[in-house]
Amino acid sequence: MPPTSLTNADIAAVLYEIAELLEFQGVKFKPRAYQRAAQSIESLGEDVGDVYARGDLEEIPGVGENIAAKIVTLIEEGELPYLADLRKELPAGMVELLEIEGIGPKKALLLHKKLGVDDVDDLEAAAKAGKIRGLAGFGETSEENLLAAIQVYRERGSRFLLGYILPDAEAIEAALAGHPAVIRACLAGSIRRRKETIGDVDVLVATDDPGTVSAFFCSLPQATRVVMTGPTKSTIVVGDNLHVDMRVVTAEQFGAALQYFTGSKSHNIALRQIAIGRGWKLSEYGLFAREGETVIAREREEDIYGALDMAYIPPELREDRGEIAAAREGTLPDLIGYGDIRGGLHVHTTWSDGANTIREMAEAALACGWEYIAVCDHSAGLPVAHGISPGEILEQAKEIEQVNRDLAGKGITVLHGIEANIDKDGLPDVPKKILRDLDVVVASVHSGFRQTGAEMTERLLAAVSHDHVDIIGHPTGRLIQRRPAYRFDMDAVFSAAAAAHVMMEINAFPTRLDLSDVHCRRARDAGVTMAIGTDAHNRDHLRFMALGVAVARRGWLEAGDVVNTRPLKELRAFLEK
Ligand code: DGT
Ligand code: CA
Ligand code: CA
Ligand code: ZN
Repeated sequence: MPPTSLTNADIAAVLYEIAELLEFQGVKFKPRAYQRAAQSIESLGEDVGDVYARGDLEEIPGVGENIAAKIVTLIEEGELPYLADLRKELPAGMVELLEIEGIGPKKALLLHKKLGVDDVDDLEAAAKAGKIRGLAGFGETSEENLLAAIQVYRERGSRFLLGYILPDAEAIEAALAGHPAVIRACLAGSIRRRKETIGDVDVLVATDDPGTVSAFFCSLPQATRVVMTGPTKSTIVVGDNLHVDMRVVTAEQFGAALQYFTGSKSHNIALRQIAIGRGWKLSEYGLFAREGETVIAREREEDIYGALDMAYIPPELREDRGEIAAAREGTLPDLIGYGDIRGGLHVHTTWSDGANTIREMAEAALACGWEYIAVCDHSAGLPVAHGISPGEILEQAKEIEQVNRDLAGKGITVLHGIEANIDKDGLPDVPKKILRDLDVVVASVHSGFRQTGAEMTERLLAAVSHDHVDIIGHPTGRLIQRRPAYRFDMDAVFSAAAAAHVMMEINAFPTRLDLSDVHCRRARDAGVTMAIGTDAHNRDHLRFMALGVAVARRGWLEAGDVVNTRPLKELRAFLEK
């Protein structure tokens, strides 16, 4: 492994940006050279990291001594001072503009010259005023895309991705729970609700000895810094900038405090209104009669919901999206559980851009307690991901048979699938006669994101109606805090999918979580069955399944709504449709 694990696409993106910045400065010839190098790296049949390791970078077409040196720096240092310098030469504010998806130096310069756009606020105003559609290279659709991209940009930085911080948060919760002076410890706030992004981590502790517990918390190995510490609240920083708030309460008050600090704020406000309607008060100290100190409930969360005549509401549902009414009526869903998963339907291996072999992935799945995994490597249309050709798919089938023979009797079955690319007309880029013999076909959009909403809808409808497609992979294409979803008529695609028994994926990769919670619920209401895929690119990534289940729970799904809660036999029957 090279010192950093940049993908070919990452490296190509850097080279493209250099080309654009040089072009922006009016430099001749060099921009073309960087573009050519970027193009050949994009379509290279192997990892640039491997070529680097062999010392053969200059053998890549279009890569000369100068560009090779840049790539070496990038791989070894993870960043490129040359690029940072080029960015600095742009007018102030322009660098910020380049952070917006869809804006390169050329467009930034045009916006600057024609509309006086100097920063993101200017850009937003111009887009809202409809001034951009008249510029060459921008259409009316771009204004909507730009506004969506600006929103994504603004959300970036201040919040953390659930999947990246959950392991630390759970380790802190477990360390606290294991301390002898701690009576109870539990995560609270958005992380307990498993929201896709987290502002800060909240954890609640019950103890009779706050001093000892606070000192222990501040000395946790994860703490890089202590922000403040006191008898009822301490805050530490984990890593660069993640704040973890610990609140200390007594055991008798724990349920009320946990309910309060789990939120969401709007859920709490709605709950408090109901308490007030009954002549009670609800706070982090408990549920009380309005006059005097009479306690109605406080020790356990269940007591509070129970006293308000409603079913216990799981944390993932506490977003004030109808859960309170459903809890009062007794119509809450029987949510899918974290232990209900019997297999994973979307894993990559060394056959494409994964880091582990089929056998290693199968053994890791076995360790998760699963009955099956579907190997779904990329198809040939995606050269950046080392996609596999029809011939290689047939070779791979033999290896899968061999692994299944080797592991026979262990309780794990490897299914043979593919993650095919949906071409611009909605067709998978793998011949039908190959697809026909595969167990699972995931079809995903990996290119051509800039189609109009109508075109994208047609494309997805075509994919859904294809004979051999079983699952639409990461159906909206969004990358959290990076790239907005492509636009399409979601309801039309969902109802077509329901009718055709084609599933929508909940891609559990931390940067994707696609479908999202809200979209899951919409899909389920349309009658769609979901498939949770980890999109694992190595064996450790199988842990992402818990993130997918969290999304499903936040989307009100029951076990029956998710295909990979089924035993292998039922799964096969479902895939036969
Ligand atoms: P985050 O940290 O932005 O991802 O979101 P939360 O939900 O963790 O929010 P945070 O950390 O500010 O506060 C934790 C919980 O405390 C929140 O979910 C609900 C409760 N809370 C905070 N402020 C208020 C408030 O003003 N009223 C009510 N009812 N609850 C609050
Ligand atoms: Ca929080
Ligand atoms: Ca907090
Ligand atoms: Zn994909």
